[in-house]
Amino acid sequence: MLTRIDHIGIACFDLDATAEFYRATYGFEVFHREINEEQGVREAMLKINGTSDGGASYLQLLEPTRADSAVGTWLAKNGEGVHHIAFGTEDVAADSESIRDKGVRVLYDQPRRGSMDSRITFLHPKDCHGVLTELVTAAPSAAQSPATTSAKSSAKSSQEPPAAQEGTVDH
Ligand code: CMX
Ligand code: CO
Repeated sequence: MLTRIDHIGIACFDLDATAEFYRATYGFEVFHREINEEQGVREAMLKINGTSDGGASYLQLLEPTRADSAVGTWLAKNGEGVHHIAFGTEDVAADSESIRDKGVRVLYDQPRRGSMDSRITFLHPKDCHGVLTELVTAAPSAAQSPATTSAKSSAKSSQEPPAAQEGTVDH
Protein backbone atom coordinates (compact mmCIF):
# COMPACT_ATOMS: atom_id res chain seq x y z
CA MET A 1 0.00 0.00 0.00
CA LEU A 2 1.30 3.43 -0.93
CA THR A 3 1.23 5.50 2.23
CA ARG A 4 3.10 8.73 1.64
CA ILE A 5 5.04 10.91 -0.77
CA ASP A 6 8.62 9.75 -0.33
CA HIS A 7 10.16 12.41 -2.55
CA ILE A 8 9.85 14.68 -5.54
CA GLY A 9 12.70 14.32 -8.02
CA ILE A 10 13.98 17.59 -9.49
CA ALA A 11 16.42 17.60 -12.41
CA CYS A 12 19.09 20.29 -12.40
CA PHE A 13 22.26 21.22 -14.25
CA ASP A 14 24.26 22.20 -11.16
CA LEU A 15 23.57 20.22 -7.98
CA ASP A 16 25.50 22.48 -5.63
CA ALA A 17 23.93 25.68 -6.94
CA THR A 18 20.44 24.16 -6.78
CA ALA A 19 20.96 22.86 -3.25
CA GLU A 20 22.15 26.30 -2.23
CA PHE A 21 18.97 27.84 -3.68
CA TYR A 22 16.82 25.54 -1.54
CA ARG A 23 18.90 26.30 1.54
CA ALA A 24 18.99 30.06 1.08
CA THR A 25 15.36 30.43 -0.03
CA TYR A 26 13.54 27.92 2.15
CA GLY A 27 16.04 26.79 4.78
CA PHE A 28 16.06 23.16 3.54
CA GLU A 29 19.39 21.54 4.38
CA VAL A 30 21.09 18.68 2.55
CA PHE A 31 20.45 15.51 4.54
CA HIS A 32 22.31 13.07 2.32
CA ARG A 33 24.40 13.07 -0.86
CA GLU A 34 25.45 10.24 -3.11
CA ILE A 35 26.34 9.21 -6.64
CA ASN A 36 24.22 6.39 -8.08
CA GLU A 37 26.09 5.22 -11.18
CA GLU A 38 23.38 2.74 -12.15
CA GLN A 39 20.86 5.60 -12.38
CA GLY A 40 23.44 8.02 -13.78
CA VAL A 41 22.85 10.68 -11.13
CA ARG A 42 24.64 12.73 -8.56
CA GLU A 43 22.00 13.56 -6.01
CA ALA A 44 21.18 15.45 -2.84
CA MET A 45 18.28 14.56 -0.56
CA LEU A 46 16.71 17.47 1.31
CA LYS A 47 14.59 16.20 4.19
CA ILE A 48 11.32 18.09 4.38
CA ASN A 49 9.64 16.24 7.21
CA GLY A 50 9.60 12.78 8.67
CA THR A 51 9.09 10.40 11.49
CA SER A 52 11.58 8.24 13.33
CA ASP A 53 10.48 5.11 11.38
CA GLY A 54 12.22 6.11 8.16
CA GLY A 55 9.01 7.27 6.54
CA ALA A 56 10.24 10.73 5.66
CA SER A 57 9.57 13.06 2.73
CA TYR A 58 12.38 14.58 0.69
CA LEU A 59 13.21 16.67 -2.30
CA GLN A 60 15.65 14.71 -4.45
CA LEU A 61 17.89 17.02 -6.48
CA LEU A 62 19.35 15.21 -9.49
CA GLU A 63 22.31 16.17 -11.66
CA PRO A 64 23.19 13.73 -14.44
CA THR A 65 26.60 12.06 -14.39
CA ARG A 66 26.31 11.26 -18.10
CA ALA A 67 24.39 12.77 -21.00
CA ASP A 68 22.69 9.51 -22.02
CA SER A 69 21.14 8.86 -18.59
CA ALA A 70 17.40 9.24 -17.92
CA VAL A 71 17.95 12.60 -16.25
CA GLY A 72 20.52 13.71 -18.83
CA THR A 73 18.23 13.12 -21.80
CA TRP A 74 15.27 14.63 -19.97
CA LEU A 75 17.25 17.78 -19.08
CA ALA A 76 18.44 18.22 -22.66
CA LYS A 77 14.86 18.10 -23.87
CA ASN A 78 13.04 19.99 -21.12
CA GLY A 79 15.53 21.99 -19.09
CA GLU A 80 15.41 22.04 -15.30
CA GLY A 81 12.27 21.09 -13.40
CA VAL A 82 10.22 18.37 -11.74
CA HIS A 83 11.32 15.03 -13.17
CA HIS A 84 9.32 12.49 -11.14
CA ILE A 85 7.30 11.86 -8.03
CA ALA A 86 7.90 8.96 -5.66
CA PHE A 87 5.40 7.23 -3.41
CA GLY A 88 6.51 5.39 -0.29
CA THR A 89 5.44 1.84 0.48
CA GLU A 90 6.47 -0.87 2.90
CA ASP A 91 6.71 -3.39 0.04
CA VAL A 92 7.77 -2.04 -3.35
CA ALA A 93 7.86 -5.50 -4.94
CA ALA A 94 4.29 -6.37 -3.97
CA ASP A 95 2.92 -2.99 -4.95
CA SER A 96 4.68 -2.96 -8.31
CA GLU A 97 3.22 -6.41 -9.10
CA SER A 98 -0.32 -5.34 -8.28
CA ILE A 99 0.10 -2.13 -10.30
CA ARG A 100 1.53 -4.14 -13.22
CA ASP A 101 -1.59 -6.32 -13.06
CA LYS A 102 -3.63 -3.18 -13.68
CA GLY A 103 -1.88 -2.68 -17.02
CA VAL A 104 0.68 -0.06 -16.02
CA ARG A 105 4.20 -0.67 -17.31
CA VAL A 106 6.65 -1.24 -14.45
CA LEU A 107 10.14 -0.48 -15.76
CA TYR A 108 12.12 -3.01 -13.71
CA ASP A 109 11.47 -6.73 -13.23
CA GLN A 110 12.91 -6.49 -9.74
CA PRO A 111 13.32 -3.40 -7.54
CA ARG A 112 16.75 -1.79 -7.74
CA ARG A 113 18.85 0.18 -5.32
CA GLY A 114 17.81 3.79 -4.75
CA SER A 115 18.92 6.63 -2.56
CA MET A 116 20.06 5.72 0.95
CA ASP A 117 19.84 1.98 0.23
CA SER A 118 16.13 2.14 -0.53
CA ARG A 119 14.51 -0.27 -3.00
CA ILE A 120 12.94 1.43 -6.01
CA THR A 121 11.11 0.89 -9.25
CA PHE A 122 9.48 3.20 -11.82
CA LEU A 123 6.15 3.28 -13.66
CA HIS A 124 6.16 4.48 -17.26
CA PRO A 125 5.00 8.12 -17.51
CA LYS A 126 2.91 7.35 -20.59
CA ASP A 127 0.77 5.01 -18.45
CA CYS A 128 0.50 7.56 -15.61
CA HIS A 129 -0.96 10.60 -17.37
CA GLY A 130 2.46 12.03 -18.11
CA VAL A 131 4.03 11.61 -14.67
CA LEU A 132 7.13 9.45 -14.23
CA THR A 133 6.27 7.69 -10.98
CA GLU A 134 8.69 5.94 -8.63
CA LEU A 135 7.83 3.52 -5.82
CA VAL A 136 10.17 3.42 -2.83
CA THR A 137 10.67 1.21 0.17
CA ALA A 138 13.01 2.94 2.59
CA ALA A 139 15.91 0.94 4.00
CA PRO A 140 15.20 -0.44 7.49
CA SER A 141 18.15 1.64 8.62
CA ALA A 142 16.59 4.87 7.31
CA ALA A 143 15.65 5.83 10.84
CA GLN A 144 19.33 5.85 11.74
CA SER A 145 21.95 8.44 10.97
CA PRO A 146 23.26 8.98 7.40
CA ALA A 147 26.70 7.95 8.63
CA THR A 148 25.28 4.55 9.58
CA THR A 149 23.48 4.06 6.29
CA SER A 150 26.48 5.11 4.21
CA ALA A 151 28.55 2.28 5.63
CA LYS A 152 26.11 -0.20 4.11
CA SER A 153 26.01 1.27 0.61
CA SER A 154 26.57 -1.11 -2.25
CA ALA A 155 29.51 -0.92 -4.64
CA LYS A 156 27.22 0.64 -7.23
CA SER A 157 27.07 3.90 -5.36
CA SER A 158 29.61 6.12 -3.76
CA GLN A 159 29.22 8.57 -0.97
CA GLU A 160 30.30 12.10 -1.40
CA PRO A 161 31.82 13.99 1.50
CA PRO A 162 29.12 14.81 4.04
CA ALA A 163 27.34 18.09 3.50
CA ALA A 164 28.42 20.85 5.83
CA GLN A 165 24.97 21.10 7.36
CA GLU A 166 24.33 17.37 7.61
CA GLY A 167 24.98 17.12 11.31
CA THR A 168 22.47 19.81 12.12
CA VAL A 169 19.46 17.94 10.72
CA ASP A 170 17.12 16.44 13.28
CA HIS A 171 16.74 12.72 12.57
N1 CMX B 1 8.25 12.64 -17.05
C1 CMX B 1 7.26 12.61 -17.98
N2 CMX B 1 7.42 12.13 -19.24
C2 CMX B 1 8.64 11.68 -19.56
C3 CMX B 1 9.71 11.67 -18.65
C4 CMX B 1 9.49 12.19 -17.35
N3 CMX B 1 10.47 12.24 -16.43
N4 CMX B 1 10.81 11.15 -19.24
C5 CMX B 1 10.42 10.84 -20.50
N5 CMX B 1 9.13 11.16 -20.68
C6 CMX B 1 8.36 11.03 -21.92
C7 CMX B 1 9.03 11.81 -23.04
O1 CMX B 1 8.60 13.15 -23.06
C8 CMX B 1 8.61 11.05 -24.28
O2 CMX B 1 7.33 11.45 -24.65
P1 CMX B 1 6.99 11.78 -26.20
O3 CMX B 1 7.23 10.47 -26.92
O4 CMX B 1 5.56 12.19 -26.18
O5 CMX B 1 7.95 12.85 -26.62
C9 CMX B 1 8.54 9.61 -23.78
O6 CMX B 1 8.39 9.67 -22.34
C10 CMX B 1 9.82 8.85 -24.11
O7 CMX B 1 10.87 9.62 -23.61
P2 CMX B 1 12.38 9.52 -24.09
O8 CMX B 1 13.00 10.86 -23.95
O9 CMX B 1 12.44 8.84 -25.44
O10 CMX B 1 13.04 8.65 -22.99
P3 CMX B 1 13.10 7.06 -22.82
O11 CMX B 1 11.88 6.41 -23.35
O12 CMX B 1 14.42 6.59 -23.28
O13 CMX B 1 13.08 7.00 -21.21
C11 CMX B 1 11.95 6.50 -19.21
C12 CMX B 1 11.95 7.37 -20.46
C13 CMX B 1 10.80 6.91 -18.33
C14 CMX B 1 11.80 5.02 -19.61
C15 CMX B 1 13.33 6.72 -18.50
O14 CMX B 1 13.44 8.08 -18.14
C16 CMX B 1 13.52 5.86 -17.27
O15 CMX B 1 13.88 4.69 -17.35
N6 CMX B 1 13.27 6.43 -16.05
C17 CMX B 1 13.44 5.70 -14.81
C18 CMX B 1 14.82 5.89 -14.21
C19 CMX B 1 15.09 7.31 -13.81
O16 CMX B 1 14.35 8.23 -14.11
N7 CMX B 1 16.22 7.48 -13.07
C20 CMX B 1 16.64 8.79 -12.57
C21 CMX B 1 16.11 9.05 -11.18
C22 CMX B 1 16.77 8.16 -10.14
C23 CMX B 1 16.11 8.22 -8.78
O17 CMX B 1 15.04 8.74 -8.60
O18 CMX B 1 16.75 7.70 -7.83
CO1 CO C 1 13.68 9.43 -7.18
